[in-house]
Amino acid sequence: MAEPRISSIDGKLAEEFAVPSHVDEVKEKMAAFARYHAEAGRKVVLITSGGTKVPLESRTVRFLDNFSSGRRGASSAEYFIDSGYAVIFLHRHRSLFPYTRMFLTINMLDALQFRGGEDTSEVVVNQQVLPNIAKVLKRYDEVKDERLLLPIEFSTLSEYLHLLKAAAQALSTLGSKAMFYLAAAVSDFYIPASEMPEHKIQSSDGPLQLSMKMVPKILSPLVKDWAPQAFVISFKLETDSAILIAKARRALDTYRHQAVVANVLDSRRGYVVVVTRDTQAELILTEEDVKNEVEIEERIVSNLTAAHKAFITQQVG
Ligand code: 9Z3
Repeated sequence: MAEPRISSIDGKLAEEFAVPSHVDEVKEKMAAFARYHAEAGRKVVLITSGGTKVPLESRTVRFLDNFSSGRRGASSAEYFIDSGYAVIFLHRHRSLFPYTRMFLTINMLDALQFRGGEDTSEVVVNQQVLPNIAKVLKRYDEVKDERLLLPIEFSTLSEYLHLLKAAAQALSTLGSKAMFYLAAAVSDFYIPASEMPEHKIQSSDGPLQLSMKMVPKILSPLVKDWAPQAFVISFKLETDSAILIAKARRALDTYRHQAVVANVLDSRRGYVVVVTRDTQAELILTEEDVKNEVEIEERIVSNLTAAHKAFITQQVG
């Protein structure tokens, strides 16, 4: 019975979501990254981060987007690396990025000083504007030297879906040592390529009515077929806290993966619940934590890396 379901999602992906031209090249890059770190005895986490763009026209003028800044994914990437993981960072183009995320709101020209002399000139960093730059730069360089971070970009929903599938297949050789941390805010709705107008929708045609289809639930083939031995974490976002835990439990029952990180839009920086089949852990930042600039991602990553360790031990026997 499994066969038709697999081919129906694979078929849908191929037919209704434009395949990015570089998908095979990216898949090989991810597979090489996985091999390199597997040989070094390292675990690899695939983090998805940021929101997806859903085009309304094939020569796209307008698209549907969402609120996600990519902060959850970018800061988590740093904590995973600090915990000994190598990270594939599948992120929305121009969303927050590990390490540079701290400096995003700073005007680069205010952070630099020009010093001109008679026949020499140099540009130096104003450390008052960038107080942590030396520490962050040092860490970033170490991460680069050790090849611990592989950034891959997406913009549209189609790119996200195809690249996630490629990542899952590329990491399947790692078995239980691969983790999927699916923090991206992925659209539930889309317009299939076959139903999309080619040209810009004209306002002279009157008010716009859209009919969108449901995006196929990619978690299902990911867990069952593409990376069946991996440790898989999905995120559940709600605006109504009353339904949050029930929705997280329903996702676990449906997809049978390892954990759901449940959060509410407005409180997501200070409160999440990590839900597994048998447990429910509330992670909360206190006022003291906030004063000390503790980030909730540090707690999430600490919880999940411990669970992943136990999972690997259990799988190995
Ligand atoms: C999340 O719930 C993430 O925690 C946030 C992080 C997107 C809220 P930011 O990027 O925010 O730091 O600004 N991600 C998953 C959201 C989502 O779309 N989940 C789907 C759902 O809730 C399941 S895949 O149905």
